[in-house]
Amino acid sequence: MSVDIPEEAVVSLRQARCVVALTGAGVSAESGVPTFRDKMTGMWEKYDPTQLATPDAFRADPALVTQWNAWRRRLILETEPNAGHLAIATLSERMRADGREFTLITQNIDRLHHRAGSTDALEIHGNLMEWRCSVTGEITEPTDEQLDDPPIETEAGGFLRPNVVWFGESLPEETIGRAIAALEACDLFLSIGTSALVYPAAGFSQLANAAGARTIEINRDPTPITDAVDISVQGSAAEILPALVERALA
Ligand code: BJW
Repeated sequence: MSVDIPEEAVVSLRQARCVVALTGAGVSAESGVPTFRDKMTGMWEKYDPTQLATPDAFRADPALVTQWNAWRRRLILETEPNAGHLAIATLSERMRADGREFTLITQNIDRLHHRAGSTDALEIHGNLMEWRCSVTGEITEPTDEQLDDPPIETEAGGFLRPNVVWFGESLPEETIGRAIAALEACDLFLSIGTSALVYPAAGFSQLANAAGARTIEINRDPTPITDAVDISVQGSAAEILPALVERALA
């Protein structure tokens, strides 16, 4: 199937010396990972995911939040990276081989970028494969069996919680520092498959633009940044990214 990519986007990517790509849940949608703000299906349809991603929700009902995250973790482990994840890994590898810079910042907690080969993705919202003690912060990778019996008490008297960033929590300091340094240095910024509603990531396009970068958005639907970016490409990330990367690297 041929995908309609503006020539301006291809030329911008071909000429860029220093690219930052920010990804969100839309990049993993075609792998079968539910996005955050689309309606949930099945046994979780009566819950609003944004209401479960808070420290208050965990304090109020650690078993429910653990069960929801254990369900998502299991679902994610059954998925595979899609053509969009693979195209980003190829772009990164080829740009670096040419002596150009590429930084991947992801809000996704599913580790599909890692599995596609982008092992140095900056995971600003953490990841769901690691869990940590709510008292000591010690990180562990729990087994399916451990997660079957929530909530999971730790030896320190706390609970095991996912190593992700909930609303109102700080982002990992070193990771966000590296992300901001890359944004301030880039000459092309790509916002891919994110609703651009959650800060600080929602402000990255503006930050890159203020630093002099061109900005491109790839999304199935319009978002709050669509009118502000230089180029908006509407459609599926899993179709657009491979076509864009292939043409830019040709
Ligand atoms: C496709 C597609 C396809 C579908 N192809 N596209 C400044 C201003 C206002 C508020 C704040 C602010 N600074 C901080 C805040 C508060 C808060 C915030 O932003 N609130 C907003 C809701 C207003 N931010 C925080 O609390 C952050 N902490 C922080 O800043 O600390 C300091 C501080 C605290 C408090 C006050 C001030 C300062 C932490 C944010 C943590 C977000 N955590 C979550 C959960 C992670 C763990 C988990 O998963 O359980 O992260 S929330 C959730 O949203 C998740 C996602 O990473 C994040 C973004 O979602 P994303 O990826 O954009 O997904 P969707 O579903 O929203 O969108 C999918 C998109 O894909 C859509 O656009 C589709 O169209 C598209 N799409 N299929 C292409 N095939």
